[in-house]
Amino acid sequence: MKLYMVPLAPNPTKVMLYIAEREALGTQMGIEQIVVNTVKGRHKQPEHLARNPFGTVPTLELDDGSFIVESLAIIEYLEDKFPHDALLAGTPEQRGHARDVERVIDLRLGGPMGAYGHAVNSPLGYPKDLTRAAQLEAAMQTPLDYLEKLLSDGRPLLLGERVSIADCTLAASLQFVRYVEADVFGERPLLRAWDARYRARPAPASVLRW
Ligand SMILES: N[C@@H](CCC(=O)N[C@@H](CS)C(=O)NCC(=O)O)C(=O)O
Repeated sequence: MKLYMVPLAPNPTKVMLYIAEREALGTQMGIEQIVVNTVKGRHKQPEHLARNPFGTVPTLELDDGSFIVESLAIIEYLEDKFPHDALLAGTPEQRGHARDVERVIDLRLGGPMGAYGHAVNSPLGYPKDLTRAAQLEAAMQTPLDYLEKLLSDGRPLLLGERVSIADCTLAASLQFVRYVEADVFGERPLLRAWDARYRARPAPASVLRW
């Protein structure tokens, strides 16, 4: 299999973190990671559009030559393909909560965090837009409070002792925020501590560059 990706971008990073976590647990997936240089616009060129008509990364090429183009679908495929030590484990309730937290992070924080990064200090050179940044910051308060509350029972990771896809999704977006030298935590010490704790683990440390 081949994963077309680019470091720093949140959606590929989420999958890269997931693969690193699974490999740290002992599953060798044998996935070759191939950079598609989005800064040079390679993701919109025919070679990549033939893999993924939406011109996005990540894209997973399966061994049968077909492609999966959505980050969460890639992760779910790998969970099915390599079920031993899958991250989504436990009772239906535990799995339901793990899925729920991951979706909240991706849908309520992922987009705003990316847009916020571009509004305050875009690595692609977009003009600064502090009005938009303030709107995005306001939109992030409830989901950030939700995560802070989740951590208030002393759990080390977002779903407890064991790493989850939610940890991967949140860490991927936060890397981008850190890269643009922004800080979205505010007065949320538990979330800030989770961030430091998660990144200190060997698997994320091998993926996260910023
Ligand atoms: N829903 C898709 C979103 C993929 C996506 O938008 N990836 C970004 C990088 S984080 C990208 O390729 N952006 C380039 C573009 O949309 O032109 C997923 O979860 O994989």
